[in-house]
Amino acid sequence: MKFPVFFHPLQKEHKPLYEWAFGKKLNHPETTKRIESILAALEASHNIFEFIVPEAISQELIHNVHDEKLTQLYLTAEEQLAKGKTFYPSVFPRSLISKKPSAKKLAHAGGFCFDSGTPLTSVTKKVAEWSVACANGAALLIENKKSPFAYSLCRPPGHHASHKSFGGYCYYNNAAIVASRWAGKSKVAIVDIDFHHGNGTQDIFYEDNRVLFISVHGHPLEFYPYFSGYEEEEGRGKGKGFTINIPLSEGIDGYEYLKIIDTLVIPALKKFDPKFLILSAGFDTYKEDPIGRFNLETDDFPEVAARFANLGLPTLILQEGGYSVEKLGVNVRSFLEGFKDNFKKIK
Ligand code: OKP
Ligand code: ZN
Repeated sequence: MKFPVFFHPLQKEHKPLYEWAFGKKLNHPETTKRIESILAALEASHNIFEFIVPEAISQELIHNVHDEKLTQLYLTAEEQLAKGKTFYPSVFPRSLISKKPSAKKLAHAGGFCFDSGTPLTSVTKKVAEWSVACANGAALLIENKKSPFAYSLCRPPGHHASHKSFGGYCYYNNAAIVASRWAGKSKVAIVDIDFHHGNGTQDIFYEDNRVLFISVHGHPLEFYPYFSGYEEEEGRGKGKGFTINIPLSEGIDGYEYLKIIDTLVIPALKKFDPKFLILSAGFDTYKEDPIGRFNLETDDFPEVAARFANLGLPTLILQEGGYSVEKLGVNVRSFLEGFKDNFKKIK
């Protein structure tokens, strides 16, 4: 059986041009070159990978997780922004007595957003929906037992998007939308191995004991998203103990990283004993990544993947970050091949 890969060509229409960071206008790292790199690497191994175009999803699926106002705002952007025009929110309300933002006013977008790197355009709604559709298509294949695992080439990524806010290049939380549906029936674990803490996913399941969320990331004292991902965040109410944050200092290499996976992540997963596994797979942990600051090499990715494959769980692998456009495709392919080679059967 080939490795199913979900991708929709309309995801290529998403073209954030720049981001504002530290008072500077920077070229946006989340470019279409990223998917081109991944597609080229996987297409070169078309004997191993099978490409599948997902079907459209319902709005209802999104609104299991996200506030309808978020969708309404994306619709406002679709209706009000000329083709190619971007809107960057620049006022972010903090006061508890502030007026509720209107999802019909672009100038209010800051009320639904937490950073200045995530523009709205006339295609935001459409591309974010196709990204969710990829995740959902892959999830359906897995739950219908057509394949024990699948990879979804999600773009835009999702793990920073929360119930009613977007940011961190993310608009809808692809992982959370699948997890929330699966959690209705079975226990689900999400492991976030992107360099950045998955604050959106954490928020969404913070009080939920049906979804275990584990994130391994660059320490938020130093790295985006700065305001979450600390070790003491461990869930609330009945969700207490079902969020695990493992912040790491910069520069760690594959050997140290794998030790963390082996001694902390895998034992926690085994203890929780989920029926489904979702990997929020970012590749900005790579040593040459322009944003991430870990030191993983290409050969480390199949090793990381093997640890998860050995669990023998139905597994959905979702693309999150990874910005070394030169090596991103090869790193993704190495990870997926490592996963496939080590997956025996569902336990
Ligand atoms: C998205 B994902 C760096 C500014 C940081 C935000 C980073 C979002 C990462 N020049 N901008 O988790 O890969
Ligand atoms: Zn990242």
